[in-house]
Amino acid sequence: MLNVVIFGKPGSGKGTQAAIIKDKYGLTHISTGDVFRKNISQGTELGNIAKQFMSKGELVPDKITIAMLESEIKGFMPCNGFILDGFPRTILQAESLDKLLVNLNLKIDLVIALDVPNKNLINRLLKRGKTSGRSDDQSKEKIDIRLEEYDNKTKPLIIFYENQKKFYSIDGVGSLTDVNIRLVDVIDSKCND
Ligand code: B4P
Repeated sequence: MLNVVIFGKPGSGKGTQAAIIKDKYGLTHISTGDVFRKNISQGTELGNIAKQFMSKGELVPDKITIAMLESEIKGFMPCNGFILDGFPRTILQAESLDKLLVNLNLKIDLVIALDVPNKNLINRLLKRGKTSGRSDDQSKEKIDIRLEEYDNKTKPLIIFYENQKKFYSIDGVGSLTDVNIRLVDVIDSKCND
């Protein structure tokens, strides 16, 4: 079983790359952003709460996000392994994930960050905003808030996972194929250790 976290700033390509590699390794892809967006489009109670935070570029509160992730993981068991995209995004989420996985006799094997400069991220997200209809992609101000949320709440996870000796970073700039090759190289080299 292989459990991988795809990590990075907003717009770094986590969802894009996770969707490509899930088939290669037969993994179950869980994107917390996608689950929230599905709930928003269905008008569920969870969606209505998530919308208040996502539309401002803020993270959804930990309690709600952790409960949702737990139910997603349990709902997909048994499986070959997970690719987690957009989770964890805070230290509390990472600690809760470790506890959940221990209870299920599982663990995170690798955390791979896609490293992309802010200038590229802002361009990518504003470009996507023209067609996605996503409220959080609509202005530079909102994207700046998302980048601040990353610096304040998500960046500390780098040290958290470095301490666990699970953290790897790759260059996230280049074609989808180029980034994918770098990602697969890390996964294959670690799987064959
Ligand atoms: P997410 O849905 O996770 O999305 P993201 O950070 O915006 O983007 P991602 O890195 O997946 O980039 P993508 O592949 O789409 O989060 C949205 C919001 O949900 C958060 O702000 C938060 O409010 C909430 N949320 C989610 N998880 C949460 C959690 N755990 N806790 C609390 N709140 C949570 O790529 C972006 C664009 O770049 C696309 O248009 C893509 O086509 C393009 N692109 C990708 N790779 C490229 C490349 N190599 N070159 C050029 N363009 C590229």
